[in-house]
Amino acid sequence: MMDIKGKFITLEGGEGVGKTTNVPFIKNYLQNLNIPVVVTREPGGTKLAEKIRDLLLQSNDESLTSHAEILLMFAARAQHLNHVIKPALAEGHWVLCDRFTDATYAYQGGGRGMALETIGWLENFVQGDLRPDLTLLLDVPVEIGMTRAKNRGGDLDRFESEQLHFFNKVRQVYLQQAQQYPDRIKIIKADQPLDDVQEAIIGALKLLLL
Ligand code: Z5A
Repeated sequence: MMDIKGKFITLEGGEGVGKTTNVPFIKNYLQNLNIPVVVTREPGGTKLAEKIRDLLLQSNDESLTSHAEILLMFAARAQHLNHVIKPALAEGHWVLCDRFTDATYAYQGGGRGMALETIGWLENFVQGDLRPDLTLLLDVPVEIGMTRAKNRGGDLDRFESEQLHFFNKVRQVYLQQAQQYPDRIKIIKADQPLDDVQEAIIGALKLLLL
């Protein structure tokens, strides 16, 4: 049994909520407290898992079935957990991960309609009892997130090309998860000025530092 010493923090939320914007802020905040931090992301985080990410995000001539999609998410996660997350935690590092399994519940469960029990089974199979210590769920109304993401420019990937009702279901399941796990998942109201978002993030991080 692995001896976990570090803390595992995940950042979640729909499209354009500000996860990428806030990763360096959280990293700096923790490092200023002399906490060693490993920053990573899902899908991805290892060489092989990043290749799986490309398969998942790129559009292809051959459509990806929802079964293949969820299995690829967990295949990438298994690599990431065993090669990056667990070793870092065992060494006493804190791990800050941009998306993790709550995204699977939200996107594959909410968005694609996969049974949440199936996701729970895969979660236990791949992760055992490992769960994040803290999940920051950045929440904004879907229209705002989609507008922010569009204004950022660039090509849309397979997920970003989905429509409003898909992202509404994603948000709904995220909020459901937060209701189910209120001790772990902290909702951060992210449709406010960045300074206020970051103040709320610090408030949630302090709970881990007690
Ligand atoms: N996915 C999945 O389906 N299942 C899974 O299990 C996992 C993932 C793990 C890739 O994720 C896709 O994988 C994702 C779900 C799926 N697809 N989607 N959609 P990703 O994290 O790499 O990509 P993303 O979700 O598309 O992230 P994003 O669009 O880059 O959003 P973000 O990182 O949360 O937002 P941002 O880039 O930080 O901010 C967006 C813009 O808003 C930017 O111009 C900022 O400057 C601006 N911004 C940020 N904060 C503010 C505030 N407070 N006010 C005003 N403007 C702001």
